[in-house]
Amino acid sequence: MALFKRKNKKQDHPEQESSSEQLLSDVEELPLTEEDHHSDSELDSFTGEAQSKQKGKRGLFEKFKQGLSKTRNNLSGKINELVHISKKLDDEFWEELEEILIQADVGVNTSLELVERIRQTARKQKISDSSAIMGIIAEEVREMLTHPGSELELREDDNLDGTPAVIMVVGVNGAGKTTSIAKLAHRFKNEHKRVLLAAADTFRAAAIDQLQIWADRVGVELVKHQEGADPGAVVFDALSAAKARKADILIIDTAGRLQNKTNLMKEISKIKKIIEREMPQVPREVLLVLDATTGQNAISQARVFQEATGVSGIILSKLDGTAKGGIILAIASELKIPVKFVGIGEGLDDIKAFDPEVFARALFAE
Ligand SMILES: Nc1nc2c(ncn2[C@@H]2O[C@H](COP(=O)(O)OP(=O)(O)O)[C@@H](O)[C@H]2O)c(=O)[nH]1
Ligand SMILES: [Mg+2]
Repeated sequence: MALFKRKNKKQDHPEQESSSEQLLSDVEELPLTEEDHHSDSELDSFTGEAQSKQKGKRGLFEKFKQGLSKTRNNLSGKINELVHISKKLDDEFWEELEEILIQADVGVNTSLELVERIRQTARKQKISDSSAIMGIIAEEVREMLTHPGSELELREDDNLDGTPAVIMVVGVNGAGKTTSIAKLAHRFKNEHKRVLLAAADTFRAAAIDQLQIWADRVGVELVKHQEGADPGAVVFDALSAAKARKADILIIDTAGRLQNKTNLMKEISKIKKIIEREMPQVPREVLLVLDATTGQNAISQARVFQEATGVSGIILSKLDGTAKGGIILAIASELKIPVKFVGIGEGLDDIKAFDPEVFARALFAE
């Protein structure tokens, strides 16, 4: 799936297989050619995207199903048991269902809302037998998770050219920021985008080293300073480098010290100001990484970051590591911030653009 819609940009980089250093130093020597001006539909057939869409969706489904197996076993397993025991959709059934949802971290309010929706739909469809309920649950979950604007909003204006899109990644320590950045860089690189990373988490040397290791592994360039350097200075340099090297996407890693909200706010708003000053019109995203295994705590973290920095989307990491992936429903209904990506493993391929339909089926379908 093409996440970025850009016009008049190189979409096809024959040099993409070469090393990152070579890739970036080659960039300036490559003039735009006729081939750089494909329309979207031309590109679709060019990449064979249309034909492979169906196959891609199937693969995505299997991947989600595997990544979500703990939550799936927990939720579907328990609901199946309940169906087996209850047969009828009586009050007791609805109460038990609510309990199962709450235990899977769907959150009390969201569980109540979801059960009410399922109940209404069952009534409308005149279903009284519990065995038909799984399909309704899947459908209501899909609906609850469907947010407008869950795709990345980084679209380039027609009159802009040569300005990279900027993604700032925020979240508490250990949430999975650095790993998610590596996965995103890998993903965009596979989409033939030129990616540049910035190590603006300067708090610990280890954080910079970790990002460097990932950058080398993925084959993208990293802009970094010494431990303890001003994160604003790193971002300033990274923006200049992104411009000079004509990067398509700059991804900024940030420190996640939530203990002190004022400092966090200061640091992140300073970074935002620098981006606004240096590149006033570029498409921007602030992606908040939430660790799915932290349960309801993720909701309060999101509120703090939302207030401090403004958040345009969520990356929900470590969904593979929890049986309580129901947290995604609480996030969708309580925060009104779209989940844009989910992390379902530690490997570079283990980040997926969030797809509510695939997600709901992966949790509840046979
Ligand atoms: N199982 C699993 N582990 C993850 C995922 N994302 C991150 N991690 C692990 O979480 C730990 C912390 O990640 P890191 O990126 O360093 O977090 P940061 O402090 O926010 O930068 C690492 O051990 C990662 O391998 C995921 O989607 N699934
Ligand atoms: Mg980190």
